[in-house]
Amino acid sequence: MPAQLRLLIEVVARACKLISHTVGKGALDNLLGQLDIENVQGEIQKKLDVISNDILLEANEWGGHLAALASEEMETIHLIPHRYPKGEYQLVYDPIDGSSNIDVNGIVGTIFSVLRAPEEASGREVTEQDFLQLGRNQVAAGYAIYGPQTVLVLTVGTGVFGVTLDREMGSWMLTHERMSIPVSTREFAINMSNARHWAPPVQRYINECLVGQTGPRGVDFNMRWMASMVGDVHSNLTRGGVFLYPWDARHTDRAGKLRLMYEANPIGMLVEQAGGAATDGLRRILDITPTGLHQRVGVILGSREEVERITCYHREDTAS
Ligand code: P6P
Repeated sequence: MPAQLRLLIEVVARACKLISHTVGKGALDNLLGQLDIENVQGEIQKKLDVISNDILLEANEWGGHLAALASEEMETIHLIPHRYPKGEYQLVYDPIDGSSNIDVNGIVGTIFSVLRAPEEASGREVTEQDFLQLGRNQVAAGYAIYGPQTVLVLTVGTGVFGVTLDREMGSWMLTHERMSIPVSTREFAINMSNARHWAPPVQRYINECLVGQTGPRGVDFNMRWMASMVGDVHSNLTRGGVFLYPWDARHTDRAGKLRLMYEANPIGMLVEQAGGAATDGLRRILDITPTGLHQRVGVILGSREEVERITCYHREDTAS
């Protein structure tokens, strides 16, 4: 592994330790609640959104491994100040995924994606356009989940492994050697309150899950929804499952809610590296050409058999 990539991962892991500690303090340090500031997404920022964003930014800008970074919480890219050495990677992250869970002590996480800065950018400033790379070009991807344990799950393209934070030692300990998503599952994760907006293929799939063994699937299904992609995806990676946040009638251009660059792409790389699949219903997530830093997409990912079934339903619907 290149030295700068190793350093990048170590720095992000150290930042996630501090975010875990900060998230864990919550009301003790008056960190709950929101600010009177809207981010580029049009969402009211939580205090921990901004604090966690700044933790990752300050940890990463001086080490000489990055050319620039981008975040859900920042409208455009952040260039490495000229007083610091410039590196060969670009970091894109969601500092707190699931921040609506913070005030109710629910699962939250940090998601990050690592891209190479274009070689021809070595003689110039990196631009936002340099970030708009296909997800299949990611060098590394990972998330930290802040739950009963803090676990960092990572891939550099050779499988998926997880390390758990030993709070007494302050060290990450290898606990998940090679994570693998079971190809089949009887568990789905979706926000059912959106059902009236779903496209027909999603309606068809979820209804078949709901009728269970009396219907065409012949088996009963279970449902989960943690309102944090990291939480639901960690469940998929750990015991199988399919996660859906599909585009629906409310979204123009089949956009969906989740962001391509710092949610769908990194999670899509992890899921594929663990033997699962990740699509927007029709297209492989990692093959979607980005058009903007904060572009949204529909997301269906997890156990391969279920994702392929849903894709098949979308194709049948398109053909009809
Ligand atoms: P809803 C969190 O805000 C997030 O981006 C994902 O982590 C999560 O899966 C989804 O949105 C939850 O959305 O509409 O159920 O609140």
